[in-house]
Amino acid sequence: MSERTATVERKTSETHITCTLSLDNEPGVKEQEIDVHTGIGFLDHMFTALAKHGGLSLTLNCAGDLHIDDHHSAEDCALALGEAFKLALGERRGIKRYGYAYAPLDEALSRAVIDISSRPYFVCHLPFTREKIGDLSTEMIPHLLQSFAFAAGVTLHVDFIRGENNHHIAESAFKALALAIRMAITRTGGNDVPSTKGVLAL
Ligand SMILES: [Mn+2]
Repeated sequence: MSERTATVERKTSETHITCTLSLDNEPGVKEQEIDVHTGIGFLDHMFTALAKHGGLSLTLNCAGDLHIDDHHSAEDCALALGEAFKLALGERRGIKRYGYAYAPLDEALSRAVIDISSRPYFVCHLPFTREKIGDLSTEMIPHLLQSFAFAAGVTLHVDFIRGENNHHIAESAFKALALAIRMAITRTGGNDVPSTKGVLAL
């Protein structure tokens, strides 16, 4: 089995991003490497949690127009990550395809459900009560999750179950997504395309 990895460089007048993603890591065999610098501290925290609990290796660097606000950097990092995810998956053969998980963080509980489907769709319920967490606008969290889902070509549902602390709510959502991704990308041991259509690649 070849290693599922991809590197994406994304450059616009607003951001310059390099992203290397590797889906195949195994404790004691190939250790995870995670190094995230988006320019937005809380977003680094979320992407690092996503990689760690997703069993991924992720190197992500962004030089963005933070003098304007956090919007372009947050969105474009998610687009680059989604693109790298899509490329790393390749033909989407021999994977579980569906993944779902709950993750708590103290009082907060979130659920994520993913279908590595090539049907980009996104539904989200994350009712934040603060405008920002650190330097990340809370309105950017659903937006960047949607950007990831569309760039990756996946159907993604992320839902708040309960919680009070906005940092906890966001982190539980990213950790639930990580665990769902980890399940969905798991190799079945076969080489079939898990679809009655016979094809899943875009
Ligand atoms: Mn935290």
